[in-house]
Amino acid sequence: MSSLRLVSHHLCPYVQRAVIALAEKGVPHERQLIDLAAKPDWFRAVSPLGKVPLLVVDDGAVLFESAVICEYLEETQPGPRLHPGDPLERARHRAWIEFASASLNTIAGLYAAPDAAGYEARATELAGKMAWLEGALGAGPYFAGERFSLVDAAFAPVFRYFDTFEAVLPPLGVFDATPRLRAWRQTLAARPSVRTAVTEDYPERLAAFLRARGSHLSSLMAREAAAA
Ligand SMILES: N[C@@H](CCC(=O)N[C@@H](CS)C(=O)NCC(=O)O)C(=O)O
Repeated sequence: MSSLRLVSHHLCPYVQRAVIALAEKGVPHERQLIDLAAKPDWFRAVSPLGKVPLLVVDDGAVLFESAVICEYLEETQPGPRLHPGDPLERARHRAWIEFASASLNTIAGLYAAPDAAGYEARATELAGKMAWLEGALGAGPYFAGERFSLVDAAFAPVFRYFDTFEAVLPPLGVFDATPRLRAWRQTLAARPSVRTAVTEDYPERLAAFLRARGSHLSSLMAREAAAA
């Protein structure tokens, strides 16, 4: 069996996808956390985009890009299948995983927005994306019904941001019109692979990261904290 090392960061939502897939399949692996604010030289030398996650296979080949890493795990590791067998369904799942990445970009735009106008524009954009996703959901409990899939692994870290946002910000209203999504989000939050994909101090770490952005969101957090 190959040895697998996942080069990771505490807060990275893309790392979480791979961690969730590894946990769902019960694959033994090593997790190596790095500081993205002070990237080690060995990391710069092997990471073409300077980003986590990386999957190092047998201390040799280095895979980058979370979606590619998840596909590799799907193709090589035993355990439950996380992609549909049907090519059309599989392609559809890949597209929604890409949509999860686009949603993460909008979230990054939200927490980095320098002013209220930018912040509100990103919140509206997120609500629009979640409305699309609501339209793609079936009866649940997971994206594709009874079976957990890589789409679930991709959206669980998207939804996790909102657990912190809801604790420290005025309501964003992103899920107000999406009841199926709210149910899916709850189901994912309770899944052991999702719960254990981050350390226990993740909410405090994320709050500290958001507070330090110097963005509109940071000032909203400060205002909420002062009012509490
Ligand atoms: N498309 C990449 C995105 C990965 C990514 O953005 N990773 C961030 C952390 S969440 C990173 O390593 N950023 C470091 C940098 O850009 O310097 C993937 O899916 O793996």
